[in-house]
Amino acid sequence: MTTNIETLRRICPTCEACCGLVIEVDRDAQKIVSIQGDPDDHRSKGYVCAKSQAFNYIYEDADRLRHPIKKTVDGWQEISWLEAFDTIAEKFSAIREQYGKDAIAFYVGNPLGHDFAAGVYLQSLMSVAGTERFFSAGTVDQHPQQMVCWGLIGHEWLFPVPDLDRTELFICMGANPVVSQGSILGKPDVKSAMEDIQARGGKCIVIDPRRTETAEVADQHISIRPGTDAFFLMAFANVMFEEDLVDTAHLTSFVDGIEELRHVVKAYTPESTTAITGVSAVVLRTLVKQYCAVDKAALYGRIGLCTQEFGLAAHWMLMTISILSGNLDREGGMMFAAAPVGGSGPGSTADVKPYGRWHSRVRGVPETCGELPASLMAEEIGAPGEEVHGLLTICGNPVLSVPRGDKIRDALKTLDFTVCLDIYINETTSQADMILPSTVHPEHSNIDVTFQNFTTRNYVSFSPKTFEPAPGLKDLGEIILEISARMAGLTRDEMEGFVYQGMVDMACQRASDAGYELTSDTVNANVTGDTAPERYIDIMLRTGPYGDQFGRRPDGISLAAVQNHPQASIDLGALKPRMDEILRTPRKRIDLMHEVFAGDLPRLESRFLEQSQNAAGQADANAMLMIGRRHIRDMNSWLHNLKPYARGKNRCTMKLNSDDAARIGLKDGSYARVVSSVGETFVPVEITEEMMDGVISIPHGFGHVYPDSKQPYAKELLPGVSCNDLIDESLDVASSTCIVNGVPVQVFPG
Ligand SMILES: Nc1nc2c(c(=O)[nH]1)N[C@H]1C(S)=C(S)[C@@H](COP(=O)(O)OP(=O)(O)OC[C@H]3O[C@@H](n4cnc5c(=O)[nH]c(N)nc54)[C@H](O)[C@@H]3O)O[C@H]1N2
Ligand SMILES: Nc1nc2c(c(=O)[nH]1)N[C@H]1C(S)=C(S)[C@@H](COP(=O)(O)OP(=O)(O)OC[C@H]3O[C@@H](n4cnc5c(=O)[nH]c(N)nc54)[C@H](O)[C@@H]3O)O[C@H]1N2
Ligand code: SF4
Ligand SMILES: [Mo]
Repeated sequence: MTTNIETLRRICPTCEACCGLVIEVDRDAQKIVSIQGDPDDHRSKGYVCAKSQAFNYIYEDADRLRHPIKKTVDGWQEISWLEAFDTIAEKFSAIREQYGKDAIAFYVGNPLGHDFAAGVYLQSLMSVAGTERFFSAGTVDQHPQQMVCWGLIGHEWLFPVPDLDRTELFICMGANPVVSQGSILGKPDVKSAMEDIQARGGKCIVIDPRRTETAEVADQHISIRPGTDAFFLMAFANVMFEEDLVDTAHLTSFVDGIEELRHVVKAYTPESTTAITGVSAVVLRTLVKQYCAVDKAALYGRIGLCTQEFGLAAHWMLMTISILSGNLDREGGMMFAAAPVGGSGPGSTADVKPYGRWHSRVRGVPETCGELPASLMAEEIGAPGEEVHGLLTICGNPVLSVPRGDKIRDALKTLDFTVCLDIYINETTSQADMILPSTVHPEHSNIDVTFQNFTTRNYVSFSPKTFEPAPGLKDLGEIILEISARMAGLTRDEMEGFVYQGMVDMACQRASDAGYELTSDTVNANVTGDTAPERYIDIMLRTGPYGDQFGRRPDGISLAAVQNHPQASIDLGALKPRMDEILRTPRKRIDLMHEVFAGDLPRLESRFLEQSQNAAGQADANAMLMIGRRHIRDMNSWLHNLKPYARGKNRCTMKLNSDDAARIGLKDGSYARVVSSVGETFVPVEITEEMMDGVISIPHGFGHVYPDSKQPYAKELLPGVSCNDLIDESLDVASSTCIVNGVPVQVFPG
């Protein structure tokens, strides 16, 4: 018998790198035969990591849900979509009527970023629901960066990325892109990119409490005490001022606040910060000189810098240093991508402040970018007199991924009605009344809109549907659309009509801003796409910066052009300077001393004084600072039921160095007892000189130990412990971001 093997190209949907894949499909058997890197993909050039197979493993996983289910006294029971939507509408309406809109909370997790349609319809759902209890994984992630982009550039989703292709010096702080594959840094195979920098005579430097896989590739590793990067970077700026190295170059005409900043950083010298950061003054001074001596330097930081006590201050100083050295928006420095769907181009000034518009009820924490810190979910659910009664989670597992996950899990039990849009019965969704699964990536098309904003080289890509969905499954976007329609008292088609019309209006407005005429009739007559989301993509691409403008620019792009391209991805060229076009702060100025940053200076100063005094004090022999880490075969908590990724050596271990181990009395492979202000756990010890003195590392996303989850391989092969059960609700209060790095713990033999 001959089999009919078809070859398809698409983008890997599992992380931000967006590598090109070549997939062989057996249509008759509905099976993926092989997945390989696409050697002709202009970005990834054949590169893939171990997780490239997840696309198929998830598709085939027998434990993945394929029908909506509800919880009954006899366990989970399959239900129809109609029953599911009717029940949700009825329960959420009743809760809203009785307790108000804020009695329904949302939690949105990370995989949503990989689903264009779901992202579009989530906007509708959020505006219909209007709840202030909106929590997301972003508050355990990039919120400080969003705040800095908003404060300095005027747009919270316009992030600078290191121009790895052209830089002479790549400084990487609090990120491990050789393992994470880059975050807000869209570049497949960062390891090779670093080697290329070195091959052309440049240097790579990693600043991290652990000598990471990225540090192994780098020319230099600088160990830094967790949570102290803001002090380190203040001292960095101080040296620039003191040594007369400030040169804002092409940015000079935009920048305000330099003299105030000079004054602010005065007290933070390399010498005065050494005791806090653990970095010697000589090392810091040499680094600053090296940074300022080269023409093209990219100073990049990611979540190790965000999720710490002074995450906002650290990222503020990081971008500020790029500005002071003229490296922001310059080739080889930190640059802004120009995404093909547009949206981050010229626009109105940022007159809406994305912070402090409302506050959490219990401890009065201000929202940032429309969200409240996820670690406050439990206490908000129980807020006396203002309890949350209903919860909707979308692609999220806060019980493992958020500080005090254990407490969140208990709080979920108190809710009147919880619905989870998820593909597994896991630590979070097992607490729901209803779980609505959706199609997975082989069963729907997609465009990685989010990540095309973070790339080191502009591109557009499209991933076609591989198979028709299994009967009984809907796309996640479709589910969100239906729920938002029900909550708005509309039909699904009416709601979709509004979303479509919104897209058309946006397109006509964009055309008019760009100086040409576009009518709804032209859009309606010419738009292509098999599904509504595909039509939205077409409209956005065609009116975006490279678009065909509905025929006015025939060599421009459209959905059809991308679909007809032999590879999944089209090269749209190197990043270009674009400050003049993107800056949308009031009066088009970069105010280095914006109130968002300046307002945090007293807190920084008092910690500085306190730490300077404590540094001389007697140390507690068991006191350590905990940080996280990532492993190439993990993706937060959710790939652990895939046997090929779960088996092998236990990777949920506590790393520390041999001096610390000897002092505490720990042996490699023995168990340690780790105690924090909120919990205690027992975890295997891994002794390694990678770790800085006084620092332990435990990865997050583990703790697959609850009996009511249905992820048998995760439970059997890789249960681990959840470090988030040890982490309290402390925040970087300036950005309302959870602190998960630099957590004080005590470590004992177990
Ligand atoms: N201590 C500590 N905690 C951390 C971090 C850390 O570094 N240290 N990192 C933080 C970061 S950066 C993040 S982003 C968060 C992640 O936080 P979350 O996004 O809440 O956690 P995940 O484990 O990624 O959970 C993803 C969920 O999506 C579901 N899912 C996966 N694919 C699909 C799909 O196609 N459709 C649907 N409907 N569901 C799907 C999975 O089953 C899983 O339940 O964790 C944060 N937590
Ligand atoms: N394999 C894999 N890839 C992933 C993920 C995954 O779970 N597994 N998650 C994805 C997600 S959601 C995200 S957001 C990205 C994150 O991407 P990255 O930011 O690259 O993630 P991490 O590997 O957690 O790197 C954070 C680094 O910060 C260091 N660090 C901790 N505390 C401090 C500190 O105080 N100062 C400094 N300077 N460094 C510190 C840690 O040692 C670690 O090396 O990765 C994505 N990619
Ligand atoms: S690095 Fe790995 S997981 Fe990320 S897109 Fe490439 S193959 Fe997929
Ligand atoms: Mo993340």
